[in-house]
Amino acid sequence: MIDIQPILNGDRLALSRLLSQIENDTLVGQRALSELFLHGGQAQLIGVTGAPGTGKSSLVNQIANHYRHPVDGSDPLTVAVVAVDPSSPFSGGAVLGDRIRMNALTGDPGVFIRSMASRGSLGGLAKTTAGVVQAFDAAGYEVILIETVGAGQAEVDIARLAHTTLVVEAPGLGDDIQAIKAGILEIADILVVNKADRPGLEQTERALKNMLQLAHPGRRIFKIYGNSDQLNDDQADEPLWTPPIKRTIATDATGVPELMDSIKTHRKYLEQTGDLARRERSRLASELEVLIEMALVSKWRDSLQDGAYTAVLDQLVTRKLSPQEAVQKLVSLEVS
Ligand SMILES: Nc1nc2c(ncn2[C@@H]2O[C@H](COP(=O)(O)OP(=O)(O)OP(=O)(O)O)[C@@H](O)[C@H]2O)c(=O)[nH]1
Ligand SMILES: [Mg+2]
Repeated sequence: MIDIQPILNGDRLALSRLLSQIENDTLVGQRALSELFLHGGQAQLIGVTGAPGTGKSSLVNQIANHYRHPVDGSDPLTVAVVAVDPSSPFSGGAVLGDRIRMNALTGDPGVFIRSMASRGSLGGLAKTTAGVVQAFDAAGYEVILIETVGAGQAEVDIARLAHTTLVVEAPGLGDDIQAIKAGILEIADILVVNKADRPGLEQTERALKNMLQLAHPGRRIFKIYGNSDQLNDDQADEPLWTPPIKRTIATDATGVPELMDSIKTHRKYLEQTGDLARRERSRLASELEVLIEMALVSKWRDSLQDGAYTAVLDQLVTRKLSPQEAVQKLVSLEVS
């Protein structure tokens, strides 16, 4: 058993121990998460995803810095960072790299950084990431930044955790920009063209704009792109959010204040339209559904008599039963 009180009180060592339990998906970790759930739901979750090497970690570092040292004089917020490294051949060593680059933040008691290497399936990674985020949330971190590499299904699943998702591109990837078409555009709330100091910036921006227009032909994209992405009264009843495209240079923080404005604007949009509550509700609904399915299947397995499953499977293989009949037979066995 883990005593969750120290975690709720902000004890870093206790939190760190819990994170290991969650990463290893232990029963102890699961129990603690179940208790912690009741204390969460306050954190702002920001996902940062994109192709390897586009500057996600550098950007996360800058964003975290901004929350710790707000330029507008507001109170600093506590920040947790989860860097998910799916051990892709492209990002080998990224975990260590992330730690080194984030050194500026590591002495700060208001910042907690966790790098997670994937072990096992990517689906498992999405689950443990959700657990780690939940732990940070319950521990009281006000902003949680989640960095994931690439655009695979697992990354999309992880990004769905976030309230605001940044998709990071960099100039010079040429036609590779096509790669982000698949699935990733629909999860982007804000598109970031980082490495704006590199040649090919306009070309990348143009390609992104075209893709957005293709994806959302009906939207007033260019109006919103005008000169500001403040949410004014006119846009307040606009039912759809059109992802702005922001330029940044993560290595010297150029464009980062403007990016922070976009993140704030998106947050406001989520709150004003009720999207925040809707996202949260549908995320919890799908989580609940998965758990119910697992519980029902396991209950059903327990209720099966020895050999019943194999017997029906044999009949299926020899085509004495159709799959539909097999299901009827197996599921009704439960009541008999
Ligand atoms: N010129 C330039 N270099 C940058 C910029 N942002 C990041 N870099 C450099 O690009 C390299 C990769 O940056 P990271 O922040 O590690 O990128 P990443 O997307 O987190 O990388 P992975 O996690 O391995 O996918 C580093 O050498 C950074 O210093 C930028 O705006 N301009
Ligand atoms: Mg990184």
